[in-house]
Formats: sequence, C-alpha cells, structure tokens
Amino acid sequence: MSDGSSFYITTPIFYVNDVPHIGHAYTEVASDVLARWHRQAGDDTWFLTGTDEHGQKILRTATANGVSPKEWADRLVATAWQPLLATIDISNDDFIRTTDERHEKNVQLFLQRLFDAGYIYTGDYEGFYCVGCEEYKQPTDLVDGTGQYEGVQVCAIHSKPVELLQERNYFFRMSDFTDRLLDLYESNPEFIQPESVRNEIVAFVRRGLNDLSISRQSFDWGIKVPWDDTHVVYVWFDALLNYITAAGYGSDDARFEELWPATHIVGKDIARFHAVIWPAMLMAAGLAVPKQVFGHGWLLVGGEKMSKSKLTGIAPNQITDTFGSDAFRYYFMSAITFGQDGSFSWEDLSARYQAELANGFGNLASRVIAMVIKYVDGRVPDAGTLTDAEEGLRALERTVVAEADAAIERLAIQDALTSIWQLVDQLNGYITVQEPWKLSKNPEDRARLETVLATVVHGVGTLAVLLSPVIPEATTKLWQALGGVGDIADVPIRQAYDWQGVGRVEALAPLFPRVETIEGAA
Ligand code: ME8
Repeated sequence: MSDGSSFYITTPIFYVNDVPHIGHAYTEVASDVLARWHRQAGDDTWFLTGTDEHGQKILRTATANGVSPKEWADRLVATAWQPLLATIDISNDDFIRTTDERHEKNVQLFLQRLFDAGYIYTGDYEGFYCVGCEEYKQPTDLVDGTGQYEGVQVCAIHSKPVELLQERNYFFRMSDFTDRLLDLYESNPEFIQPESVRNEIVAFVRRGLNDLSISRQSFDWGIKVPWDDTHVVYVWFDALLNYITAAGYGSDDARFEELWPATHIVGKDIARFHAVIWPAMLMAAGLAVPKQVFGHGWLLVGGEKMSKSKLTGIAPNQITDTFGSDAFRYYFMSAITFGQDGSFSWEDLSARYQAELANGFGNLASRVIAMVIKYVDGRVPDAGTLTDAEEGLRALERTVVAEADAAIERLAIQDALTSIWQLVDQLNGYITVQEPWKLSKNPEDRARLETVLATVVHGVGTLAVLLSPVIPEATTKLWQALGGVGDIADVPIRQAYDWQGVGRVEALAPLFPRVETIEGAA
C-alpha cells in the first residue's frame, strides 16, 4: 500500500565519448535497486538516467573519428548506452540526452533567469583546464607527469597534461553562496552522504568558493548562451540542469513541482559538482536544493580505479554473458559496501555466484518446489500446529522485511541484502533439521510434513518478493513457479510476508545454473 511518498532518483548522465564499463553499470544498478524497491513499496517513484553529450571531450572524439559530434552521440547512445540498460535490466522511467530540445531550451531559460537576476557577469578567465574532467583546475589539483609527460604538470585524475585557457567568459557568482551552502550542510547532515564525502566537501567550501566560469568561446559544440550566441554554456552547467529539465522545469511546472527535489546517486569523483555547484545554481534560481547527494566509491581492478583511459575497463556484458544480469546486480550490491571502494575480481564473482546464488538461494528455491511436487503433488498444504521453529521463521520474515526497508531508506543496499540473507540461511537450516524427506516416508507424519512444506513455501515466497528489486529475472521465474498472484513487482514489499499464492507450484529450472567457464577470467 502506498504511503504516498514521492521518490525521484537519478544517476549521473554519462559522457558519450566512449562505451560504458562496469563502473557506469554499477551506478545504474544501485540506483535501479533503490528505484525498484520504492516502486514496489508503492511510493510515487521516478527514475532518470541519460547521457551528457556536449563539451570538448565529445567534440574531440567525434572529430578524431571523422563525424560530427551529434552523429557520434547518436551512434554511441543507440549502440552502447541504451543497450546497457537492457544488459543489466534497468527500469528507468526516462532517458534524457543533453541534445534533447526539452533540455537545450530550458537550460537557456534557466540561464536567462540567472542573468536577469544579476548572478552572471563577464570576466577574463586564465587558468588550467582538463578536458578529461571537463573542469578548471587549481595548481593544487596538478601533479608531476611521468613517462611521455615527464617534466610537465598533469591532471591528477587523468594523468594527462592540462591546457592553459585564456578566455573572456561569463561567470556565475558562486562565491555569494558559500555561507548558504555551509548552512545547508550543517542544518541537513544527510544532504551529502556518506560521511567521508561530506567531510571533504565541507572542508572544501570552508576554504571559500570562487565564482565559476560558465561559458566557452573557443568552440561551439554546446548550448548557446541565450543573450550572446558567440558563447556556449560550460558543459557541467548544462549537464547538471538535466535533473530539472527532464522533470518538467520550464515545460511542465505542475509535474516539476510534484517530482522535484531528487536523490542524486553519483560517483565520489563528481560529488563536489552535485553538492556545491548544483545547489548554488538552484539557490540562485530560487529553487529547492536536491534531497540528497550520495557519492559512492570506486570499483577497483588490480587495486586501481577501473577506467577506460587506463585500459582496466571491463564491459558489463563480459560478465552478464556468462553469469546473467541478476548475478551482475547481486554481486555488486552484496560484495561492496555502498559508499566505499570495492575490488572487482573474477574469482570473487565466481565464488559468490556459486556459494550465495547457486547453492544458497537458488538451491533453496529448487528444493522447496521439488519437495512440494514430489511429496504433496504440487499442492501447497496448509500449516497445522506450529512449533517454535515455525513461529521463529514467521517472526524472522517480519524482522527481515523491516530491517531491509530501513537499510534501503539509508541507502545501505548491502545491509539490506545481509538482512535478507538471514532468511535464506535460516530456511536452509530449517530444512536440514526437519528432514521433510524422512517425514514423507511415514503416513503418521503427514500433518507435520505439511506444516514444514507450508512454512518453507511461505519463506521462499517472502524472499522472492524481497529480492525482486535486486534479482528481478530469477524472482519472476520463482514467483511463477510458486503460484504467486499477479506480477511480483506489484507485490507490496513492505508487507512481503503477506504475499498471496494460488496454492499450487510448478516445476522450476535451476535459477543459477552451474557456470563452467569464466570468460575474461585471468
Ligand atoms: O562525470 N567505479 O560522466 P562520466 C565506480 N558526464 N563508478 C564509476 C567508475 C568506477 N571505477 N568509473 C565511472 C561524468 N564510474 C559527467 C556527469 S552528471 C550531471 C554529469 C561512474 O561518463 C560513477 O558514477 O565520466 C561516476 O561518477 C560516473 O561513472 C562518471 O561518468
């Protein structure tokens, strides 16, 4: 049943200079799990993702490939970024591209409003710019280059030289918002999460903010500044606005009122843009700041942040082709604490797949269905007299539902899975102790057998409902096999223990079959 809450969640919009890797997919899956959970809880949920298509980085890649930037973006969106969503089973409600008319038009509207309100002025910019980051750099952001860049200063993130910019640009009076931002962080400690990201950003803003250069004149792949078409809007200023242009800002005010503000899920690399520049822009426009900015950690491969430019990139389908999309989703949500860095390895993925999904959950589901078919002809029996063991499992179902929901509320996806897994383990333990295969041999034990089977069917159904946001494909199959009523995604997750079935089960093929070869494994 809906409690009427609205939940608007976003991923970053990704650069289309290259194809997605598992880092991008990680952000998508985490946001998708949160969106699916809230949707299934009956909350008024909207999940937005999309692509960031302007700026020098895209322009240079397109030029190097001999096509226009728009052609390049169209190609990458159609062949890589939209297909990614199907590969990992993302349930987004909208997909925004910064080249959409709904976006471009309303970025101009927003900028014009800031200009009219006196927040924009003309100034001269001189400093360093990293095209990889699409960001102006301070000298303290640079490090000594190595190898082919020995002797020059390079961007600490991309390990590539920065470019000296000298341009006449438009500036946003961001420095005016230093105190208001600090007040926001203090009065709403949840605004930036996790704590480590929050501390870093608060310390950064305490040092004082500079005004922000928000236009570029030396190239034209961008949205034109409305009062001066010799300038295009700085790509980050343009990109951040996607969260409101997609929600109806400037085009459907009633809808915008309903949806905004959003929870932004981003990597910690870009948390500062979202928790400093973005709320300052919104404050200047007289709009509400985001509900929350959560900066998750890095996926590390071989101890380093995985990235295409450092050739450690792994494509999501390298994993899903072998293990399936559910395993991809489960693995990254359970193996890594959301908010901390986590190492990816094929060995770890493979071991967890086998132990947790195949042997733990998958085997439990198969055994339960198979026993109901074998011992009671597929008809789910009614429970008779309950002993402490059954009462304990029923109570655990309720505890786990409450714990998991509370964990999702604080975006602790891993904790939610840890709670849910108590039920997997307890059900497996219960079957071992009750030995239904022995009960089935003795007609006098029939009532007890029925109670045991009713209890495990109930527990497995509750698990299916609770795990549906994380492993939607497997739980849909299990739900059908259990004779669950309706679409599993519509079963109220906060009352998962109250699920309804038609009273018959059907055969179920293994949910997580044995994986013999591990493609891409070292
Ligand atoms: O920054 N581990 O886009 P982007 C975890 N267009 N997550 C990773 C990752 C890794 N190793 N590598 C990338 C941009 N990510 C801008 C955003 S939003 C208004 C504009 C994920 O294509 C993570 O979410 O460089 C990170 O923040 C994002 O990809 C960067 O994507």
